[in-house]
Amino acid sequence: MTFLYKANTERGAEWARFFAARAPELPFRLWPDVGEPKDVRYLAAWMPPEDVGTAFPNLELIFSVGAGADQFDLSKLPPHIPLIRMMEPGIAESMVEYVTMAVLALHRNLVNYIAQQREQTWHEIRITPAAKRRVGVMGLGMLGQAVLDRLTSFGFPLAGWSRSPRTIDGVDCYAGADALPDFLARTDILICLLPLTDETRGILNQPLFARLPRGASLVNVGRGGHLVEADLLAALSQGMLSAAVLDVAEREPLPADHPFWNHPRILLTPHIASMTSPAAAVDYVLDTITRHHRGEALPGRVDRDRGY
Ligand code: NDP
Ligand code: OXD
Repeated sequence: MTFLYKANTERGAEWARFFAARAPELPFRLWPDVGEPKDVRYLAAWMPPEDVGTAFPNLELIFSVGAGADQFDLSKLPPHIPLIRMMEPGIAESMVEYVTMAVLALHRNLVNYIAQQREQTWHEIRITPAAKRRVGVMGLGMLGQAVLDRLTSFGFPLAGWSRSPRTIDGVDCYAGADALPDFLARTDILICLLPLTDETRGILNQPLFARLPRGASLVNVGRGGHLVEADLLAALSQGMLSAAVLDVAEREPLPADHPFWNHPRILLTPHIASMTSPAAAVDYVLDTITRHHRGEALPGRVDRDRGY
């Protein structure tokens, strides 16, 4: 019975050390050293092997090493094997830091000040009070809720949008496609924390930007596939949007000739808003394996019908 890891090898070596200390009875292998395929019971991966459905006949659980699991083609995974996404608590903590940083940067005009510094321009922009800067979060799951919880302390009017109705203290909650226009109309800084599914692919597009107040800004920390990149460039050049903070891109790493690299109104980071911590991840997967053997419900199990 083995646990197979297929993701960042440097972090995999750390997983190996924590496995050896915390579950010495469970052999841990780093891809491509799979050993005997029939012995592989658990797989943790960022990008799963092509033939995951057939290569390991005794596979019991598949883990995504990220909080999102959209990189797995659900149609290729045997339906009886649970797919579990990563929910170690550090992911939410670092996402909260990143989004807070992005919202404050946009709120306090940092994109303008970076450009002014480059041009050696000393020019004050009047401060907009937080009470007049409306922040909206798309996706009210583990991460969207954690972000809203922290943003409360700054005094921004807060709203959130989800698929099913939610109630969150201090947050105006909107649900479903019919409520999206009203949510957008009241949002000056829009944060995308949706999972990437058939329904949400390309959702950050020209018609959506047109529903935001003119000059609104965007933070995309979901997936590159949420954003229609050409529509963002057009919206920025038309002044429909004033700035964007992007942690994810349709192609990662971003190609060398991509217009985002040097765009004066885009702040770009290389998919680092959150990083799964090996120590906490190992605790999480071992706890899930224990629950699985007890026949208990598995937190983080991806619902195959919803796609997240
Ligand atoms: P959750 O599954 O906990 O929450 C997803 C939320 O999105 C839920 O509120 C859900 O609605 C809502 N949602 C899903 N589909 C729709 C839809 N069609 N319309 C409206 N709302 C929808 O996810 P997490 O909060 O844990 O993570 C969100 C995403 O963040 C991940 O899938 C991943 O893509 C991204 N991520 C990015 C990272 C980075 O470093 N940049 C790191 C970690 C995650 P409902 O409440 O009704 O279910
Ligand atoms: C992700 C992650 O899903 O890094 O992007 O956890």
